[in-house]
Amino acid sequence: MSSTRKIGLAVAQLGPIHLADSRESVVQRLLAMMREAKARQADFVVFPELALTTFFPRYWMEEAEAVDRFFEKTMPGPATQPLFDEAKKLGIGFYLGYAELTPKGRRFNTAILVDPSANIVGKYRKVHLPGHSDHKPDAPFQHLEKKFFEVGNLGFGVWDTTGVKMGMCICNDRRWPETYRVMALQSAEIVVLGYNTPSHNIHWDEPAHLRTSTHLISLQANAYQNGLWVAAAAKCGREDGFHMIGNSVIVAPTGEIVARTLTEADEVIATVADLGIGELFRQHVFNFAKHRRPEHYGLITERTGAGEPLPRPVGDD
Ligand code: CDT
Repeated sequence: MSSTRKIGLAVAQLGPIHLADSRESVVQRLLAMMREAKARQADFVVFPELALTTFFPRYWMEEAEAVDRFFEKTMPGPATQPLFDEAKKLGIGFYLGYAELTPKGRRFNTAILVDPSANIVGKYRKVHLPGHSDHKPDAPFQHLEKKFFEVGNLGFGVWDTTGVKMGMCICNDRRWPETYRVMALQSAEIVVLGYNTPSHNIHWDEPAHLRTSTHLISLQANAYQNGLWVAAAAKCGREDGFHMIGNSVIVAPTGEIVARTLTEADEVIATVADLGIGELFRQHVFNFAKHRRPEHYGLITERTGAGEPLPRPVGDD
């Protein structure tokens, strides 16, 4: 179960970023991990969602204040240019999540794919925005992604970069099978993503251990069912007292975890991803062209929420 098509793949997990931390100090941490990733033979390194600041949707504030403090007006900008310079010097590609303010004043939760020559080759804007837009003064913290961001308008893209077909998504997207299937139907071989997952769910009394197990099961099941590698980078630990899960992982197309962080601090994990493993699954059990039956999947795009059962033929033919 091995081929000659391989890519050095690293995930750079970030420990907490506190409100008082500057972007410049965060970029220094990202640079240190980028160098470590390269030293460990990585061709590509995955950074987290909203990787330049604290997870600010936990705080109630007006949009203008959020834009002022937490959004990037250009990419690269003065604080992030060193990431691009170092990537080019090292010859390593990267995924970076950040809050994007567009020239027209629109706000998105965004990630970019940067190639080893430091060109931005792909952009993704988060589609599945969790949380709420109203103030919940009784909750221990907020989850205001629906207030601060618009639903992404670019779809789930796949790019040919670093010798591989790579797709990307962001955090909550990883829990939805449609995310991966749309990319797999564009022949994605690797899906990369970053996340900020609070260990406490403010919406219902979810047992804390499920936050990690549902994270892992989503990645593992979707890697297997689509015959692709998944590399997921957390921002984690206690940001000013608000805890988020770690467990950054690299998952093979077998559904198995091949690398996993041990800490809730800055930590690099790396593997050499054999792309032939995914090809085997996509040639056999998940040979889409041979086995998929889209004529029976219509409800997936026709309905958003669950509705009544459809009338079915009785099958007496
Ligand atoms: N950042 C992000 O998307 N976090 C969500 C938390 C969902 S609970 C409101 C996640 O799926 O991890």
